[in-house]
Order: sequence, then structure tokens, then C-alpha cells
Amino acid sequence: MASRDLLHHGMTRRRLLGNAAAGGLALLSPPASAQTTVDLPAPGGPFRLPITTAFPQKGAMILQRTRPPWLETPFEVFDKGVMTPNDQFYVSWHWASFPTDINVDKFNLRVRGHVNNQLTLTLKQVLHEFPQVELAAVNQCSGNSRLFFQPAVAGCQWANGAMGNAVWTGIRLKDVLDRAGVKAGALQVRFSGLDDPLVPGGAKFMKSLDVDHARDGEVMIAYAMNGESFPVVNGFPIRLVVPGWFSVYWLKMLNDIEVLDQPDTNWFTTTGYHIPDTPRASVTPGQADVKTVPITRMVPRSFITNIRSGDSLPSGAPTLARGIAFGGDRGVARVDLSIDQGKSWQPTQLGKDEGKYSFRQWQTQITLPSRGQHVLMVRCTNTDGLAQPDVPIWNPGGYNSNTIESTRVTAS
Ligand SMILES: Nc1nc2c(c(=O)[nH]1)N[C@H]1C(S)=C(S)[C@@H](COP(=O)(O)O)O[C@H]1N2
Ligand SMILES: [Mo]
Repeated sequence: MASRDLLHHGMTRRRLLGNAAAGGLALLSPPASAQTTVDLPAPGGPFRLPITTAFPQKGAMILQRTRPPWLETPFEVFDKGVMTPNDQFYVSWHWASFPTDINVDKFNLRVRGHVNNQLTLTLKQVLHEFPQVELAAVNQCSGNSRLFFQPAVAGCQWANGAMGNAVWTGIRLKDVLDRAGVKAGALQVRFSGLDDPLVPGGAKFMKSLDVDHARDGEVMIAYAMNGESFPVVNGFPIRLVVPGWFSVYWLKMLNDIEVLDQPDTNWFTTTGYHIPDTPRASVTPGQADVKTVPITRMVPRSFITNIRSGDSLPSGAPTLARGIAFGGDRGVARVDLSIDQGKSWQPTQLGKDEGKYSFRQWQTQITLPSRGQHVLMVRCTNTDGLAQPDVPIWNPGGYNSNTIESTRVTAS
């Protein structure tokens, strides 16, 4: 069963490894001059950014920043299917120090700390000594859609393309922890990778999960996405996959797993990626003395992918509207669409269920009743009954966006 899925994609686990080794990984070259630009629909007017094709193993991406690479997926990609192609999957790093040339024969994954047996696993062992698992899941940056925060907040000005969905292939973190033998009294499991801080005193990027979460059998050490090894910038050769949780936990180029018997005190756990401990993590700008908590689970979202704001549609005739939705840390129960700015809603038909953590396609026919301006809205409700709200969110980090999307069209 295990490697059959990869065989469908024309490769075995061994070849997957072999390809990467034999292919030789191109060094990251500085992006050549941009071929075209994109105008992201910022609240204050278009935010123009270059499109780049200069990153190895990546196709056309919106260049938010070069070092470290912050590459956004052009939104039209999401209309093509529920799996985001590897070469247009978004990219985000905290430090530009990650290696671009990885020797797969020398790569090791260490498991240490509060365990009975410290492990040093070769990549071959990771690929061959544990049962293989596969799962479709959305990887979304906590700051996806930060561009739309008003007032604007610091950080990468992502529009809606700091997310993607893939079938992840790998092994269970649980199986690796079981081999190491987690000792009684373990509290958390901390993950870090091959990237190091670039400035003196900078915090190394690390994240932790509670030990029960780490052993839930779903958290995965993945070595492939959509049936192929990872592009370097997406975490080659292995990364953590934490289904339903924001991508900050999906540690790339994972080479160190440390079982802790004390709470993790690193900056990215105690301070970074914290959100207000308020409903929906929203506060009033300037609000003081707000208790914060780490961002964790994702919340439902949905998007129209075949109609953009500013488009013209016919009036009085049916038009197909379609898009994608995800339930956050649950499946999608329903997606509803409004053609009257949220006064009334109609159900949509859901596409194939690829698993509760995956994007799900939806579609429906809409008929705009009259000429003139119309606002289309789309709303996902997850299987826990949680629906997207229609009030804007605000917090200083620009995190946890999931307001109902509005698409302004003209019927003629
Ligand atoms: N090693 C490492 N892993 C990391 C990060 C990082 O800076 N270093 N950034 C995290 C964050 S905040 C995001 S949004 C995702 C981005 O994953 P992607 O580049 O594959 O889309 O990687 C996560 N894993
Ligand atoms: Mo992120």
C-alpha cells in the first residue's frame, strides 16, 4: 500500500530520494528583473508588485520580498483545481540563511531531549523505516490577507495567496517519537530546521507542540507534496505538517526534534505569533493590556475564484460562480453565496471531498437580476457549525483573517 501512491506518480520512495540527489539543486539566484507586475487590491488602492520566475523549482510568483523569499501564489492558480501546484505554492521564511544545496546523503534528523533513546535518522531511514501516510491539507500563513487590515499593520503584505493545498506524503511524527521512547513527564516537542538567525541576537526559528498533539497520529514528517519531493524553498528534504493549524508550525528543512520536560521558552513560542485572547482574535486598534495567546488552529474561509472584483457579468442570465473553501481545523459543511451583499444566501454544490483538512471546490449558478453594481459574497460553514463572520478583523500582527469575501461586479 505504502509506496503505491507515489508509484502512481511514477516514482518510488527510493527514486524520490534519488531524483533530488542526482538532480543537484540549483543555488538560489537573485531574481532577474521582473517580467510583469500584479496589482493587489489593497484598501487604499492597487499595490503593485513584480511577478518573478527566478526562484529555483518555482513558476510565476508574486514577489513580496527577495531575502528572505516571500513569494505569493497568484490568485488565478486557485481556480484551476483544489491542489496547489508545487511550483506555484507560496513561500515564506523568517531568515534568508537556509541552505540551497542539501546533501541528502549527509542529512540527519535528530530526536533528542526527554527520550529513552536519542535518534539520528538518515534521510533513507526516514523514507523507508516507518509506515508511509498521506493526507491532503491546507498550509496557510497566519498572516494571509494581512494586506486588507485597516489600519495597515507591519509584516508581509500578503493578499489572499499565502495559502495552498497539497497531498502531503510522509511518516507519522508519533512513530518517530515512539521509536525514541518519550519519557514520562514530557510536556512539549520542539522543532527546528536548517535555517539560522542572520543577525546577532536574532532568535532561531523554532516551534513546539504539546506532546499529546505531537503524538496524535496526524502530525506528519512529510517528504513529498503532490507526489514530488519539496521545492527547496518549501522545505526540502523534510518538513512538519500539522493539519488544521497555521503554517507557522509546519517547520521546514526539519532536522531537530527535541522533547522537552519544561515549557518551551524560545521567542517564537513565548512572544512571536501571538494573537489577542479575544473572540476571533480581534481588538480595536490601540486597545491596551490585551492578553495574548499563541495562534494555533485555522478557521473557515472561502473564495470565489472565477470572478474578480471589477468584472462585468450579464444581467438576467445564469452565470457560473465557483471557488474554493476550507473549514480550518474541520471539514467544510456548506458554502453559501449571496448576490445581494449578504441580505440573502443560496447554497452551493460542493465538489469532491478530499479530506477534512483540504480545500473543497464549490459552484453554483447565479443570475444577477438587474443592470448595475452587485456585491457577491461567499461564506463557508465548517462541520463544527462555525461560519465566517462578516465584520472585519483587526489585530496588530495581521493574523487570523477570515472575514467573508466580497466581490464587486457590474451587470450589463
Ligand atoms: N525552518 C523554517 N520553517 C518554517 C518557517 C521558517 O522561517 N523556517 N516559516 C514558517 C511560516 S511562518 C510559514 S507561513 C511557512 C511557509 O511554508 P511554505 O514556504 O512552504 O509555504 O513555513 C513555516 N515553516
Ligand atoms: Mo507565516
